[in-house]
Amino acid sequence: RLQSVYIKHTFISFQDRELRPEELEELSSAFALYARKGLIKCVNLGDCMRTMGYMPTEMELIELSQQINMNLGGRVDFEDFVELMGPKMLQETADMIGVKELRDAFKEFDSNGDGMISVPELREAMKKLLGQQVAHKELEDILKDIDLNGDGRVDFEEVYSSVIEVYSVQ
Ligand SMILES: [Ca+2]
Ligand SMILES: [Ca+2]
Repeated sequence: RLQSVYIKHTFISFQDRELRPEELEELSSAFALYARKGLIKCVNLGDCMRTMGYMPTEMELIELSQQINMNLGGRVDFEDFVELMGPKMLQETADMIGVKELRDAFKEFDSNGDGMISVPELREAMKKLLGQQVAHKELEDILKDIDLNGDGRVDFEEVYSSVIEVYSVQ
C-alpha cells in the first residue's frame, strides 16, 4: 500500500512546470495594485502578498526585503516580482496536478509509447528518474495495485484513477 502511494507521488513529482498564464495574470494584477511607475516599494510588498492570499510572516518579509534591498535596489519591478512570487505559487499548487502534467509524466514511464506501462518500463523509469533500483517483486506489487482491470499492465486511465485517490486532480 505504501509503495503505491509512493509511485503515485513519483508520477506527480515529475512535473517541473512553469507558471500558467492565469497565474501570471494573477501576479500581474496584484502587482498593478501596488506598483507606481512599474515598481513596488519594498514596504508595500507584504500588503501586495496579502492581496494574493499569502500570509507572509514578519520573518519572511524581512528576508524578502533584505533580498530586495541587496539585489534589486529596494524596489521590485514585475520581473523581480515574478521571480520572488513564482516559486511560492508553484509550491502551493505542488499537490494539485493537471491532467496534462499527468499525461506527460505517463509518457516518461511508457518508453515504447504503446499506452501501457509494463514492469520493465516501470523498472527503467524508477532507475532513470529516481536513481533507484527496485526489486522485481516490489514493482509487480506496485503495478498490481494500480492495475484496476487486472490485465497485468497499467494504462493512463488506471494511473489517473489511482492518482485522484491521493491528490486533487484539476
Ligand atoms: Ca509501454
Ligand atoms: Ca490494466
